[in-house]
Amino acid sequence: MKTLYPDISPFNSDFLIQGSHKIYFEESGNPDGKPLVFLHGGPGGGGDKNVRRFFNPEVYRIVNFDQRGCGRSKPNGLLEENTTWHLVEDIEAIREKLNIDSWMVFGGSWGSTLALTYAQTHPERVTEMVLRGIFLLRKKELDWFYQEGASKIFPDSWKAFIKVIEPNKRHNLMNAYHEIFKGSDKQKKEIAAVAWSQWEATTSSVIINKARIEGFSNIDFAIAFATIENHYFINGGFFENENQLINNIDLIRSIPSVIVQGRYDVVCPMDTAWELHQAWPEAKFIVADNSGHSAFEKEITHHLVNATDTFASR
Ligand code: STX
Repeated sequence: MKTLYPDISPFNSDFLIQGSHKIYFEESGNPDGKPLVFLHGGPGGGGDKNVRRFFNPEVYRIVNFDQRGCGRSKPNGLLEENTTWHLVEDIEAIREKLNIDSWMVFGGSWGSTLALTYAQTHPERVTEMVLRGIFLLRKKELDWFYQEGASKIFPDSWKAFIKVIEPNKRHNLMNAYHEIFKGSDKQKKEIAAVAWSQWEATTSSVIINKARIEGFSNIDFAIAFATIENHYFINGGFFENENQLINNIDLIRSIPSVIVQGRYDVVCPMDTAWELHQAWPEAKFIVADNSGHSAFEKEITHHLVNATDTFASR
C-alpha cells in the first residue's frame, strides 16, 4: 500500500498579479525535476500543504497555486474576473513565469474539471494527467449534490445544509444560497457559507476525519469556498454547453492519463467518471472499491501515489 510522501517545504513561493487578483504559487521538491501542476478542488478550496505529498520530491518539481479568490490568493472571495477561463490563463501564466515548457497535470474533483479544461485548451502543454473523483459540473451532478440525491445518503448532514434556507425557497437551494451570498447581511452570509462548506466536508469521506471537517468551518475558508463554488455552479462553470468536456475528448485522447474514482463517492458519484471512461477508454480507469471522494482516503491515496510514481519514470 502506497502512502503520502513526507512533508517538505517549498523552495520558492511568490505571487503573480493578474488584474485585480494576486495569485499565490509555490514550488517544492526537486528544482530540476519533472514538472507538474497540482489543481485543487472546489472551486474555491485553496491549497493544502499535504497535497505536495502525492509526489516523490526527489523526482518531481511540484507546482501548487491557490486559484483566484481563495487560499493564500488575494483578495479572498473576489468573484469579479473569476471564471474557469481566467483560471486556465493563470495556469499558463504560472507555467511561463517558471519557464516550464510542458508538465504533468494532477487534479481531483473540481481539479479534474479544470485539468480537463486546461488540457483541452492547451494539449501541447500537458505531458500526462492524473485525475480523481471526476466532476464535469453538469446540471445532473449539481442537482444530485445540492438538491436531491446525496441528501438521501446523508440526511443528518443535509438537515444542517437546508436549515439556513427558508422552507419556501428549498425547491432551488443553489439559487437560495446565491441570494444570501449576493445579499448585504454579513452574518447571514457567514452562517450560510459555513453550512455550505460543512455539507461538503461531512460527505467527502467514507471514514470520518473530524479535524478535517472542523477546518472547513474557518470563516475565511468557508466564505471563499462557498461563494466561489456557488458562483461557478450558478454559471454552469462558464462552459458553452455542459457536454463540452466529454465532446472534446479527442483533443486529449493520446495524453497518457489515469482516472482514480471512489465507488462510494457521494460528492461526485461514479457514473460521471464512468461516462468519461466510456468516451475515453485510452485513459487508465481505476475504481477504488472501498472509498469515497477525498484524495486522503487510504485506498485513493495509494492509487494516486502509484500513478505519480509510474509517471515519474516516463
Ligand atoms: N466540489 C467538489 C470539490 O472540488 C463540488 C471539492 N470538494 N472538496 C474540496 O474540493 C476541497 C477538499 C478542495 C475543499
